[in-house]
Amino acid sequence: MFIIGELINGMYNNIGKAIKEHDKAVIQKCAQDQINAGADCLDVNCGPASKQPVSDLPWLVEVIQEVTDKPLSLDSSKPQVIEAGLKVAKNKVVINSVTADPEKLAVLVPLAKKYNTKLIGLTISAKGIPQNKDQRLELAATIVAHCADAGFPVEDLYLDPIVLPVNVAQAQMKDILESIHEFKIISDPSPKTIVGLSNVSQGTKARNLVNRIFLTMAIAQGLDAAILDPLDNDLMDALITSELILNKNIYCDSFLSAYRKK
Ligand code: THG
Repeated sequence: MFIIGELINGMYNNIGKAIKEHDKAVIQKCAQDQINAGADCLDVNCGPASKQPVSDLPWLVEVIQEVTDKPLSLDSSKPQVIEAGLKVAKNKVVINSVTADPEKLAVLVPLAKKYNTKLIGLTISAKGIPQNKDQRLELAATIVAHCADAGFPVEDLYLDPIVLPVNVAQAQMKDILESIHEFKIISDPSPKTIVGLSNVSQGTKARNLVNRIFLTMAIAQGLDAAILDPLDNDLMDALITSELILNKNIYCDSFLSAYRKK
């Protein structure tokens, strides 16, 4: 599993404040804590309160690169913000994200090629969030076809079914989970799959439990990557154990600590 730490996001009060005050230490500690807990990559999102994301995102990228060379997931709905981040990125990059919107695909797929990045494709279009599995698959196919035509390697594309909170979209959870499996059989070579995990528990009272169970079920559908809170130890234990059950790592009595030492 490719684990992307979600905590460098201006949506969190401490990070939002650190971005505003250009407090490097808070950002760098958050980066290091997530990597020590097992993150392979760090999501970098200025959050909704940032007034100048075109300068805030590159600032975050430079500050994080002072303490790690792990890949960075540049998270913005605005292509010009992502491009500003790409210009200063020395580490590997995941572009988070493109949608099935032709205007977005036309800008972001060439950027992903030019900068040799991975690319997250959200199954959403200008018409909004899909309401069922067929709509998700249709949007996924649009994104895959565009990447293939543009010469972007489909193996570097991560399709995201868009996880919705279970308290508002309970009837969609099964379709979201099954989409993960079906995305993988759209083309050969297969695209990869990803979720933004914490969306599922927003507004619920048992957030960690809801996240943990959803992740386990998504892994059973073949999930390749997740944006999540790596500081949630029980969540990481569930992730490691799910992959053990799927025979992705070798059993030993101390499999949790053995995996963490890797
Ligand atoms: N897909 C992709 N990228 C994404 C998402 C996705 N990026 C953003 C988001 N979704 C994933 N990251 C988060 C980060 C935090 C939370 C949820 C998803 C979260 N935050 C608390 C809340 O809203 O309740 C904030 C709590 C606080 O303020 O302290 O839940 O789906 N590709």
